[in-house]
Amino acid sequence: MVVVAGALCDGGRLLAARRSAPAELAGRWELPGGKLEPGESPEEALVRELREELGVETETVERIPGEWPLKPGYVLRVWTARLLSGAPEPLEDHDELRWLARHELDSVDWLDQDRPAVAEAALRLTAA
Ligand code: 523
Repeated sequence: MVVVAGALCDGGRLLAARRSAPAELAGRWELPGGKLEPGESPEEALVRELREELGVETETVERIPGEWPLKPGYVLRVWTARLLSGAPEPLEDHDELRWLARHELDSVDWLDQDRPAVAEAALRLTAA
């Protein structure tokens, strides 16, 4: 099973989202996203998840190479994404959002499995 997440970049900053559930992940920060639904492409799933969770319209830009294991049977794949409209709000699954500049990326406690993709996204931030 694929879980997709978005490195949403705007104005040289990356969006970090603090999970509100489940208990073992609550309080940790992630790149927002979720599971694919049947029949969806990963890019479609990501656009849907960012709409549902944050209330924004986005488009995917490029896949960050690699995939990272989650619980057994699940892998995380990450795309960079661009904001088309709206301002992200923590509507579902998160209780706080922060736009982080490159030098601020270490200021939140990222989920371990998100860290490699966050580091890769940081390299692409100035070009965004
Ligand atoms: N991760 C994760 N990092 C990350 C995401 C978006 C998800 O490690 N950036 C993990 C957390 C969960 C699993 O992937 O173990 C599913 O993510 P979740 O709960 O955000 O997916 P949803 O929203 O599709 O899940 P349901 O509400 O259960 O459908």
